[in-house]
Amino acid sequence: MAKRILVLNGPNLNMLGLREPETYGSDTLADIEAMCSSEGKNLGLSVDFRQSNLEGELVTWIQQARGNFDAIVINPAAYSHTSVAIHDALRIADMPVVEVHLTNIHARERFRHHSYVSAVAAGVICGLGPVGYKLALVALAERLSKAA
Ligand code: CA2
Repeated sequence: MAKRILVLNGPNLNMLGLREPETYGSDTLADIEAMCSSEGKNLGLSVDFRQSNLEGELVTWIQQARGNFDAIVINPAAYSHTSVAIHDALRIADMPVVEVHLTNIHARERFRHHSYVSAVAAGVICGLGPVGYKLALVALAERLSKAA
């Protein structure tokens, strides 16, 4: 059976491509979703792609991942830098997590340098733009095929 990947996106990522293209590029979140779904097909993964501006909704989706998904890709956006709740939910989920950021958070403002999610992630990809999501799927496909 295809491994199931939950791809989560945090606040304001629904605005991609509409504002600040010099920082975040011109792809919309719908473009990134299409790329993930096409890469998922290539890799034999089933991909469920979601976005929320609400911390609690992201926490609920992470809680519901147990038993329904095999791994999580998450761009927690600004919640990366603030959310102990998302950190705790990912720890409890007990499945491989890859954290993705479009930008290199370490080359930006100091408040973006720390992520609460990184400590519970199997890996972190940042600064490579939308292709980071694709790389996260490749890494998880490889990891889950070894675990199976
Ligand atoms: O680089 C990333 O992917 C971030 O997770 C993006 C977040 C930011 O808070 C993180 O520090 C790094 C911001 C997402 C907001 O996206 C926007 C899209 C269009 C216009 C403005 C913001």
